[in-house]
Amino acid sequence: MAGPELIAIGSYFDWDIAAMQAAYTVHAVDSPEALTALPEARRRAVRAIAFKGHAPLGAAQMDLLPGLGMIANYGVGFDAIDVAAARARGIRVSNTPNVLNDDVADLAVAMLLAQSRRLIEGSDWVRSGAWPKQGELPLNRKASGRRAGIVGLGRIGREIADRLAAFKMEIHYHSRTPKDTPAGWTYHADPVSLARAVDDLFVALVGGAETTGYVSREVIEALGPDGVIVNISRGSTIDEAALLDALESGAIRGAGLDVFHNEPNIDPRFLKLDNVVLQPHQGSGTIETRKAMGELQRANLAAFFAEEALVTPVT
Ligand code: 8YV
Repeated sequence: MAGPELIAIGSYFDWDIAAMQAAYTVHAVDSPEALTALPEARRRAVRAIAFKGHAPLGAAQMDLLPGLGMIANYGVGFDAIDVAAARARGIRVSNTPNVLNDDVADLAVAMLLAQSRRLIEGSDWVRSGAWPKQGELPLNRKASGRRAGIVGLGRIGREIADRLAAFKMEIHYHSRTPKDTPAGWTYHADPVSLARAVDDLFVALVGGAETTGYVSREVIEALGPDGVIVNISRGSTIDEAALLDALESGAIRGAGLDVFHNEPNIDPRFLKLDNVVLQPHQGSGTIETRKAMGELQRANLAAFFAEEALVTPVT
């Protein structure tokens, strides 16, 4: 290994580690807390972090690395990084937007279809031998042609909406300000009015303090008993206790969830529900996209070390 000192935090694929090792002297650690165990001389030599995962990376960890100038996040969401603390220390931060939009939007639609058409139960029906014994799968629900609401019409929200429009769904959305959209899409200035107007609600907000609990009990209840909630953003964006109450009581019909509070140790109440499609935070989890995310992370690192403009800067 040669080249500038880099700490790789998180669990990387071999192809990422090999590519990082080709350019840097890499020290791999599992989590931000593990930085304390590195020898002081090594900590002092480090100029950049390649960061992956969702464990908090804050001021205390940054202060362990006095030469740190850059945190390159693997992921579009950077809510685990204390960006204000980084900014205060002159540390640059980058993320990996856009390359994952298609996959995350695909999973959002897949979860709606799986929930409505009961794909998981249908598969079990075949595998368990229930089909020849019990006949047809109990009827499920139509997905096309319903009214869809997108909370957060950013890059991923827009990709979800474009897909749902092809499913003949009426598109409504809520974001801070109205966006330039195709004719016929309806803007709602608040999330409760959005939830009241639609059948299915897709949460595509950025994570972080500003959006914690944004999909509140009131929003969930406004969706009503035929409503389905799909969340591909962060568990924190939804009042999870309210969501569980609504799923248990039938205040909404169902949900498709890729993200949760306290991942991966999710609330066991979810496991008892048969109206929820549960996924292990795998929105961007294809070989193609994860390779692209690694490449973009490294392109940002290379720009930092070359003293050029970052490719996809956060700060
Ligand atoms: C994760 C994500 O980065 O991009 C994001 O914001 O949540 C994911 O793509 C991925 O799970 C690696 O931690």
